[in-house]
Amino acid sequence: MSLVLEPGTRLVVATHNPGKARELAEILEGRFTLVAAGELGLPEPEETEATFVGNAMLKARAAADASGLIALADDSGLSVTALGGAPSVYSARWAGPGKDFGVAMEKVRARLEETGATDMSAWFTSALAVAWPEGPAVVVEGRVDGTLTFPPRGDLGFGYDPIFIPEGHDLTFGEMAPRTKDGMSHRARAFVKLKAALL
Ligand code: ITT
Repeated sequence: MSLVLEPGTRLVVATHNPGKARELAEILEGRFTLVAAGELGLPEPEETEATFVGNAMLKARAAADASGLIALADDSGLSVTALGGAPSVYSARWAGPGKDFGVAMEKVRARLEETGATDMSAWFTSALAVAWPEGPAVVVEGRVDGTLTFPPRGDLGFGYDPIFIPEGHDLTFGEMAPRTKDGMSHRARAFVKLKAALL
């Protein structure tokens, strides 16, 4: 089997996060026919791995084997230098069961205050995995560095976007037009690598 993604291939996008699904669709720019995991009623697997790469593989594998379609999954998160890289793979869990990222961003701010940190540097990571049903899989990782700012600014993105200013810019990801974020995001950078590997 050759690991090539032909244009127009039906791909199940193995995410239940609408912000992510929208960005992946923008980044893929109509190259594939996308099917949402939710549309197929696929369950949300438990993310038991300790790395972005491990969890992306786990999600892509579960969706591919359950649907019989090639699956694309993203596992991503924010890492804060002064917090030893947290929340990392726990980024979604910091928002609690209500998935409230106001709560998660406040938790980051409070933890930084507790540690008395002055270093506000942070980065986002995205691992993108593609898995063939009962077959092989490929995974890549992209990263964008930046600085945290409080209080949160902008409502254009999702998750931690309102507190993250990418390096070399003044606006937070929450204030940027989606296309601008897509030009530099961790997810877009991972996709450049995926293209090199599979397209
Ligand atoms: P799926 O597993 O169904 O894809 P999820 O939200 O649980 O959805 P993750 O486990 O990968 O996804 O959690 C990553 C969290 O990190 C996500 O919920 C966001 O809050 C945050 N995150 C990831 N990428 C982000 C981005 O581009 N901007 C802001 N926050 C982001």
